[in-house]
Amino acid sequence: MNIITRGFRGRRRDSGRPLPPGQYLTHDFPVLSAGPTPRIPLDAWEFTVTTEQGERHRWSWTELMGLAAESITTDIHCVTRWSKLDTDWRGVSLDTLLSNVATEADFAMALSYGGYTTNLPLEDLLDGKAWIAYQYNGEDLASEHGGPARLLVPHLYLWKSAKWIRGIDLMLQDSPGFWEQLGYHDYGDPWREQRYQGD
Ligand SMILES: Nc1nc2c(c(=O)[nH]1)N[C@H]1C(S)=C(S)[C@@H](COP(=O)(O)O)O[C@H]1N2
Ligand SMILES: [Mo]
Repeated sequence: MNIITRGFRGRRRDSGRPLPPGQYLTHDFPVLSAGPTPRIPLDAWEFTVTTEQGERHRWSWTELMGLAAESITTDIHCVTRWSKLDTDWRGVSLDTLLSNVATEADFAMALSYGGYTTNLPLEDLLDGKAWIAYQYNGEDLASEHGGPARLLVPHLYLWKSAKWIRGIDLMLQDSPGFWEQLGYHDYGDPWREQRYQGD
């Protein structure tokens, strides 16, 4: 039998929670962007999934807003060593967006407005592990944090959570994205401390 002892009322939920190795806790929300913040008017925004066959599935902003949304509370971990606990997001699960997409692909490339890219195994986007997030703390996602919408893949280092997401290319073969080409780890599991190639 498991006996779970809860902390006294009012205790910070994050105290004593283990962090991935080499990480420290932060309570603010640092901004890390490799370039300028792109501004995308909502009437021009679209999200496109392109299969390995070149088949395109597109959602306008209005269409995205019409899909079932989920609230997500999750810890996030940046490779520059900050972690932030219990962050609150709202967005659409990739399961929803990919449900009618026929593909044999095992890999995905997330593509951002502004040119940023990052690669992931397709399975890391499925089964409730990834979202197109458009709210943070109950408010529209700020543009410096990737608004109007960003990818959120919290079980991997945060560089995999592409800000200003504009689409996902499905690929039969893996291919490195922006940071991955510059020596960051192909997968980026914070619990295994996969920061750089070879970790
Ligand atoms: N398009 C885009 N997405 C990006 C980045 C970027 O430079 N451009 N930086 C990544 C990195 S390294 C991190 S740690 C997080 C930072 O998200 P934040 O600025 O909201 O904290 O976004 C990731 N997504
Ligand atoms: Mo990062």
